[in-house]
Amino acid sequence: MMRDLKQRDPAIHSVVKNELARQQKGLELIASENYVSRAVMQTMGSVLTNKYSEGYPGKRYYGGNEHVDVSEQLAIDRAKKLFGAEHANVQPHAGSQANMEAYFSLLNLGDKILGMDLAHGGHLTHGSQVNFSGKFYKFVNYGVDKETMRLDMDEIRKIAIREKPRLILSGFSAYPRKLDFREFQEIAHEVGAYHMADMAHIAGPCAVGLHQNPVPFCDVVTTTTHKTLRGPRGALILSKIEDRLRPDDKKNLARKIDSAVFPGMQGGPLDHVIAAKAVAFGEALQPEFESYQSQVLKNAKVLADTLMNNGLKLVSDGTDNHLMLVDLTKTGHGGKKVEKALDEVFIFTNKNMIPFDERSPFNPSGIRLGTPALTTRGMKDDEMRKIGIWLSRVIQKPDDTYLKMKVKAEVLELCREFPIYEGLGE
Ligand code: DSN
Repeated sequence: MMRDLKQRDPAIHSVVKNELARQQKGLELIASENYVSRAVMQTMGSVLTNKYSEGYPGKRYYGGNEHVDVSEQLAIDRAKKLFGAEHANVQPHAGSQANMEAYFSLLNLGDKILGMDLAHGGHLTHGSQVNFSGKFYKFVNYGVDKETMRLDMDEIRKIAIREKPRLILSGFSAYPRKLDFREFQEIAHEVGAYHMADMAHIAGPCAVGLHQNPVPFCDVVTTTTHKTLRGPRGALILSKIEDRLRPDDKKNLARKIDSAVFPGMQGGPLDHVIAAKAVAFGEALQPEFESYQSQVLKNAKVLADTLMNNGLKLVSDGTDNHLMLVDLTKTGHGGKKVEKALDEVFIFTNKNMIPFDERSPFNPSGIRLGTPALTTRGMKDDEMRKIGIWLSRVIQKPDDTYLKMKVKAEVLELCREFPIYEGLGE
């Protein structure tokens, strides 16, 4: 499959081969990563990458779009069906762009947004000062309760009434509990704000009803397509057709979203990625996707219980979704050192801030773990118990060289039992 690349560019060929080997021989516990199907990968590596198709199906600024019109329309129709949405835009290149395009459709520069604090599990695009969101808009934050480490909807309501934001944003990148989108909607309606959800992390369970679907309760919903949704790297915007707060505008909300994406923020759509999104959405509409999501959640519970039974503290003492945050405070080690020790035994994770963290983002007090990728690999409860024990040991003794050598051998053995992408590197 990689013969031409090997001849043309041995350096990049080596990178791809080495990355394939890394993915095959290690345990992927980064909560936002997954393994796409070969069908998704083949579509991304297809001739569709050669095409320019600025515009939308049936209304393009270039000729020769009769085939990519079909794939983009399929992606739109499948996305709408998957989430019961009135409108879908499948062109956003990434989650950050999707959020920017949604803000631009709903707001004026400088408008106030109420979103989740990055340090409590929000995302950079939810108002961080180093991100466009914090520079273009006035963000106010809600966070978790110090005792329960969970969102307190009464408190969020109080902040919303006090601050009168134009937009209330629900969604997270590191919060291990379920969200109640209906309650967010009620608060938004009460204070006359839009409600937008960024469901990037939980799009998979939302698609199959294992998490409340935000679409019925939001004006706009954004998501990446490559996390629990298991599609290609990219994003998607779902919305209502009508603009609830500005019904008299010349353009309705659906048209505002489409214009914000193109020509507002983006030029040529990535037709190879859009077609791969269509393939992934098609896969997500199959019954197997529901069993996959259900196992992701079950695996997360088993992993969380094993970690807690083996001496580790989790933020909010567990998980309701696909991810968990290990609170390293009592171990005396920072996230940087722990992430590195786990990398050495081929367990891939990411260091993460925990709520009320006293350390810096470069060496925070948490490690974030998630089960979407291992579940795609076919791993179930028994494997989660083994992995949980290895994780607990290395997290508590990241300097123990003998322990790390033993765990690494066991990780390699387990990965051989659950192969991925066999034959792909040839
Ligand atoms: N960077 C992603 C994550 O890891 O959660 C969010 O976009």
